[in-house]
Amino acid sequence: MIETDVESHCVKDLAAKDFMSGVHPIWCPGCGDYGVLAALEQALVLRGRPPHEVALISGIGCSSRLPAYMACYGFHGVHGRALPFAAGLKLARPDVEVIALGGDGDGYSIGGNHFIHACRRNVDMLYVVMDNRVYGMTKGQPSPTTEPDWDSEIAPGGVGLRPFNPLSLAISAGANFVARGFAGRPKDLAELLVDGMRWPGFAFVEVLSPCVTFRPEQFDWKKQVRDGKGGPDTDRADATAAVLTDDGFSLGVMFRGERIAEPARPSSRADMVEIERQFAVGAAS
Ligand SMILES: Cc1ncc(C[n+]2csc(CCOP(=O)(O)OP(=O)(O)O)c2C)c(N)n1
Ligand code: SF4
Repeated sequence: MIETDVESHCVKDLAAKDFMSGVHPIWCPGCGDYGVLAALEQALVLRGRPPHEVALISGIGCSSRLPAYMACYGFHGVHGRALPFAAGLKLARPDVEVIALGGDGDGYSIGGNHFIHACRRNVDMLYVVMDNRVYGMTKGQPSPTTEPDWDSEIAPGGVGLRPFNPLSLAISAGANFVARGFAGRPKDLAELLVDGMRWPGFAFVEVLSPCVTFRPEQFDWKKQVRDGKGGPDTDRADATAAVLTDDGFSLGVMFRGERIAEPARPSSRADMVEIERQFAVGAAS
């Protein structure tokens, strides 16, 4: 029997297996996304929300397959469109734990504009990007976080473009919680994820998640990552400066904001009836 703690509304005695769908992942052996899956299952155990109170929303890509592997509600949607869908769900159902996730191609290329505005809107949800600095699913095209000199068949000599920094972008656009984790440290990552879920507002966790097939050199990330210095910064300018001067391998919470999160008020049944009326096929406007 599932037992609920009345004060915290958290379910006790959940286990990682409660969040497993039983569908076997088709990721390549060694893909970093396995570590993210394990960390997310553990984070939801710590969070104490049972699977039927959690919705995982993704776009398209290897990483975006993740909702199929978990027993929560899931939406495997349209490339780059996880965030607007997730925000709409959270506004309509504030009681649900909403988690958007996907890859760097999904979130920073085609979904880049949604990313900026999700930070700005500050809807209370968690966004996890499994960043492997490449489009894995479509066989290795460079993404906005790919190093300028990464040489590949599709971009000989490298794209020669400065990668953007997702953390500084998120902090300056208004995200309320910004952190970096590593797929190869799932226990630490689980703690970052649950911290992001608990913090009010839009929480963004960038996860270094190696693509061992198209970027085998990313095996070395386990030697390059390190714990970040000290506690998180609460000043946006200082936090932005810190992440811009970092080499991208420091882990931990980089920023915590105090902005008021959306939805500022719970939506009522009457709101939902009105929305359904407006969107009914054939409804007079
Ligand atoms: C509108 C649209 N454009 C392009 C594609 C092709 N496409 C599918 S996944 C993908 C990129 C995936 O890369 P990323 O989000 O980094 O995820 P990964 O596979 O590396 O986990 C692209 C371009 C698509 N499915 N839909
Ligand atoms: S192609 Fe890369 S990102 Fe996709 S499953 Fe394989 S290792 Fe993972």
